[in-house]
Amino acid sequence: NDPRQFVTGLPKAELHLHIEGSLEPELMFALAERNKVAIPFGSVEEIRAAYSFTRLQDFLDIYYAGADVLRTEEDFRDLATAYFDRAAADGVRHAEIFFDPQTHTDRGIPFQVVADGLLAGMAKAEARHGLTSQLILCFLRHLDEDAAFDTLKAADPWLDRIAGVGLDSSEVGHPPSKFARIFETARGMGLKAVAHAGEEGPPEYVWEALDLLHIDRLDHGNRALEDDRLTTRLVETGMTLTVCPLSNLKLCVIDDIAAHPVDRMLKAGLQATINSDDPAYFGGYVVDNYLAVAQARGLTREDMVTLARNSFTGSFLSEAEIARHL
Ligand code: ES4
Ligand code: ZN
Repeated sequence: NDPRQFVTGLPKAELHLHIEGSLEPELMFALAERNKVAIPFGSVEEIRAAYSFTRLQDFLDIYYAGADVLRTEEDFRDLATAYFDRAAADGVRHAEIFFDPQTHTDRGIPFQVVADGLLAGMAKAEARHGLTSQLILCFLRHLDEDAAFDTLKAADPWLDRIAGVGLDSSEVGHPPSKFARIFETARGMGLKAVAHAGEEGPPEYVWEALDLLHIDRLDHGNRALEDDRLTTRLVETGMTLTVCPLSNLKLCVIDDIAAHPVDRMLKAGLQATINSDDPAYFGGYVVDNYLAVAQARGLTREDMVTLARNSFTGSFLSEAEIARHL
């Protein structure tokens, strides 16, 4: 009758996870030493103490700085392996993970190093845990569309191993409309499309993600609830929302976990899922995220079963693969 045991035992997919955001302070410290990279922290404790944010940009500044310790294929493989081992222990059976190639290519790390390292970690997770995974290439929205096109070009040899494209980083001031052409190109190549929208940005950005980017899945989407017509559109189209409760709390998207809207989303008929976003920075993996909202919002076991089921129905797995998990 232990809630943690119950949630852990539910087969789950994780659909909103930035692999660079799974870099735990211990591994950051170890990679800094291994690669002789100077970091502005003297200890693991000092790193953790720096993780106090009042908005998305505070976090992003420290997240991009932390990623500087990632240099070699082995680093990316070790990063992915650490995440998958932890996710498997949480009962995650499938993960569709984001990576931010521009964060690395802009530092002179070749796309090949990033992609092959992550793919090696993914293969290892499937062999070790039976945990399957897919890659979603995210464009950094604070950079321009030309840079996104350069990234898609660099990814060309790997596109058979990339499920889709996403849009992340600083939301306000960088609306989805800025990326309409790159998303059209990517979708034309057979890639799925997702985008962060309505995390800090207004409902208008969610409309743009739907109407201009033609997304298959909405990342966050919290602020869609401010617009009834938009909520109806999301319900009627069966759009999956990848919701991240501890992220919302740490980035002050909500003032208190008790104010989290996940149960209102379910009651409205939205296909909400629970995810960890950047677990090394936000204080918990996927089970911690389920438990935080379950306790704060009084979710029933039926609600938790629904959330876990939504994670498979909202995934990019085939109907047959989804059926195998349910
Ligand atoms: C992110 Cl929480 C969040 N929002 C936007 N972009 C991101 N990149 C990594 N985590
Ligand atoms: Zn995110």
